[in-house]
Parts: sequence; structure tokens; C-alpha cells
Amino acid sequence: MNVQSLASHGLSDDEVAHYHEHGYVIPRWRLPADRLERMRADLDTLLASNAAVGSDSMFCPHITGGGTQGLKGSNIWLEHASIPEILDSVGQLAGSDFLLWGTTVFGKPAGTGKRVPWHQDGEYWPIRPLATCSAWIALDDATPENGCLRVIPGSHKQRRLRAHTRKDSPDLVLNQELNAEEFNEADAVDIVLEAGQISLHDVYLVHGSEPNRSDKRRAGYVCRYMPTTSHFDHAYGAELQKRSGQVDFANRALWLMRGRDVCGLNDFQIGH
Ligand SMILES: O=C(O)CCC(=O)C(=O)O
Repeated sequence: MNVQSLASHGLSDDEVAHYHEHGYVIPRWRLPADRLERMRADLDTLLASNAAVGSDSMFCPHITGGGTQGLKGSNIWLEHASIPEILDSVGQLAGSDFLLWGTTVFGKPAGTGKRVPWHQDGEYWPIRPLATCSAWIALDDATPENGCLRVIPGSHKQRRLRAHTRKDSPDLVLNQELNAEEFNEADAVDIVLEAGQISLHDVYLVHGSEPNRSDKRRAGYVCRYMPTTSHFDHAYGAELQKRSGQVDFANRALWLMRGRDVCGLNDFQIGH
């Protein structure tokens, strides 16, 4: 892999083409060492102040008011979701007008980190029309041994949600699993990242990850950016929340990251 610490930023034409063709891309750009160090220290603080939550999935650490998990978040995670180089890349993929509507730390602990079931992100989200580019930032090295993200390249292309089944299991990080006949696991590609690298993926991409049975933590911080041509529908979010029982979408705060609210329907007051 061609890993560089580039002074310039943004995606190359090849990287943009890779994203559209395969539904994900690992850019050559990576976080500067000082940013990575700060994020890892902030993760230590987050983990220490939320010992009761468990680190497999910590929803919205960038929001300070707590969500359904009662997570004690910090503005610092909003700042980490505003890294200009990442926003530049997202802008190339999602267009010049987009907002941040969510973040999650998937902090798979060594030895006990749980499986993330195969899924499409869109299955869970109250966004119409469905659109989001997720930036997954590796805070640790992510390898097959510690449960790196796995994706099915090209699975985003039909732009449709496939059939999922709800599974409430203490062994799973999320509770909607893609039905086995909807994809072929043999097509999966491991997203192997060094700490400080990122991957970007499309809302329709089929992905998941294995448990962490290794002795190395595998933490990632993912930021969800949505073009403002789409509407984050808080009312529909309240329904989804009842159905999934996992995440607070009804009161979710939105942050305009670039440009303007093109559809004019997004509510930037709720949750602030
Ligand atoms: O970190 C993981 O293993 C899962 C991440 C994921 O499902 C996502 O970012 O959409």
C-alpha cells in the first residue's frame, strides 16, 4: 500500500474513481502524527469516563448531552470530525454541501471485541433520499487478527437496501444483520489500515467485521457526512429508534460542515 504523509490533501482522480466503482477507498493521505496522538489520548479519556458503556460501540462522542447510551462526550470529537483534509475528501465524493449527522467509536477491545454483523448502513438511518459518506479513522492498526472492517466491493452499485433481519445478541455490536442469501462472503476484502489511515465508504456498501480475539485493541472513529440534497428526517428517526431500540435519532444534532442546506428541510436547531 502506498502510504504517504502528504502535505497536500484531497483525493486523486484514481481514488475518487475507486470509491465510485467499489463503494470505498483508502486514500493515500493519512493523519499527521500529532493529530493521531491527540485522538488516541482523547480516546483514553473517553473510555475512562464511560467505563459503564463498553467500547465496542460508543455512539456520538461528539455530542455532550448523552444519547440513548448516556455517553459522556466532548466537543473535541466534533473537532476531530472537522479535520479539513477529511472534509475536502468528503466534498469530492458527496458534493460541496454536506453536514455531519453522526459519529461512533468502534473500539473493539483486545480479546473480547464483538462481531459487527454484515449490514448496509442505510438500513439503520432516517435519511431521505439515502446518502452518506462515512470516514472511518483508524486509531489503532486494524488487521484481520483484531477484526478490521471487511467490505463487499461493488455492493453499493444497485443503490438499494437488501433484506436484513433483526438480531438482538450480546455478541453483536449492531442488531440488524444482512440475510446470508443477499451477498457472498467469499467476495469480502479486508480493510487493513495502519493507525492514522482512513477509509471512506458509501451508505449502500455491504460491510461488517469479525470479533477481536487478538491481544491488540482495534479502535476506529467513524464520522458520517450527508449531502444536504438529502433530508435527515427526525420524525422518521423517532420511529426507527423505536424499531431498532439502539440509537437516538429523534434528537440528533446536525452540523453543517460545508456549503448550505440545499434541500432546505434539515433542522439545525434540534439537539443543540
Ligand atoms: O468498525 C467496525 O467494525 C464497523 C464499522 C461500521 O459498521 C461502519 O462504520 O459503518
